[in-house]
Amino acid sequence: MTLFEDLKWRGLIKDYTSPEIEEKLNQGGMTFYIGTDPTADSMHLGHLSSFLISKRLKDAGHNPILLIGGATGRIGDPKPTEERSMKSIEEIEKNVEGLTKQAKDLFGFEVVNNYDWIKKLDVVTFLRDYGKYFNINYMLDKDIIRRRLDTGISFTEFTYMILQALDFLHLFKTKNCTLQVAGSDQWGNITAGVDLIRKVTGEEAYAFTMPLITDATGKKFGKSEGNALWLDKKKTSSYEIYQFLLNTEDSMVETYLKAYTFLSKEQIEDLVKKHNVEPHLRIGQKALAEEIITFLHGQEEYEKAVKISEALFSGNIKELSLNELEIGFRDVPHYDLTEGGNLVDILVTSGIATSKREAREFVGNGSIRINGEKVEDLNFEITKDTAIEGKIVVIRKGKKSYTLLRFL
Ligand code: 629
Repeated sequence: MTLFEDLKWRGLIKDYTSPEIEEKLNQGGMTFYIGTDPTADSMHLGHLSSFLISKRLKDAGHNPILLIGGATGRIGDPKPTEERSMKSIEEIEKNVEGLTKQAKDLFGFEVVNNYDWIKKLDVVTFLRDYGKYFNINYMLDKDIIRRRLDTGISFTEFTYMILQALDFLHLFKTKNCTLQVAGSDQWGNITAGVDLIRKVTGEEAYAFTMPLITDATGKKFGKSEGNALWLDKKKTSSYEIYQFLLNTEDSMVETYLKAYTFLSKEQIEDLVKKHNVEPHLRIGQKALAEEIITFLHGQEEYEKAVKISEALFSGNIKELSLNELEIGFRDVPHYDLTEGGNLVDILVTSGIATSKREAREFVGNGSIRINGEKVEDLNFEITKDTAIEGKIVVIRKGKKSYTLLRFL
């Protein structure tokens, strides 16, 4: 398969600016860029499918540039719904720093910041050298702008596309960058750049967009209960990503294997076939999790995520280290202890039982496990010796209700 055929097969091409793009992509040797604004100090799973394209194109002989929008982040890319709230310069610069480091760590490609060239522009130059090329009707005709006319859009957000177009022209002139790629929401911004380049230089630049990857319900992929799954493992652990991906709908497994992994067509087709024979084994989900987590954080982190997941599933939590326990139990209720005490009392003070009677009932009917082992002794004392590495006691009530006791 040619690169273009592979991208089509993976469902990674939605729109493109001209039919010549197929041959140009297959020939290799194009300098291209993809950008992200510093709306946070880390990218999330929703960015990943788009940014992985940079490695796909690099592997096919093209030359990647990753752009962090230090300037455009100060302006705010208009959303179809409402005006963005302005972020402080300090927050933007912190996010630029975080994203720049992350982009370099994950991809190792050249990273540029559009504030480096846009900060040099005075307003008169901006209006004369760039604004002049933008007819208001042309700008109003952009889908996202049109949708904002009713609710209102500031002049600031209205001019955003001129900045992104200016970027493409700048990279075209200074780096011979002839291609921009992005998710489908960026079509208006990137075609503004292609048009500006043609008007200013008379030359042709290219762009293509990728479809927005959604989950089975049509919602943007990459959020768990509304929370972004960050690519920074200090913000979202590999274990959380593993759990999220393990819960991928069977109907979405093939789509995500194509968009989020570098497995070959043969490997994916084989995985999907095996998965469909016994979906309950989650062969597809596990392969997806392994590919994404090892790409993001390495094999060791993947194995750690699996170990935590299996220990929590089986209840054999004694196999986990303190760090693994804290990762695995990050979202369960925690209760800090300054000293030990009788199990029944602690069940009440930690909120696991609502009364001593109920606490005695839980212990008596065997629904309390301490660090994975059933305890039915009403006189059981919880001490630092009970705690794993003297720090943590995991209490499980019934099948799934966990509480983490921490000795301060
Ligand atoms: C200046 C800014 C440029 C080129 C791009 C940009 C950022 C662009 C944008 N992108 C989204 C973002 O920053 O807002 N205006 O979150 C996001 N992008 C990745 C994909 C996207 C897009 O980072 O393109 O479609 C999400 O997958 O929404 O010169």
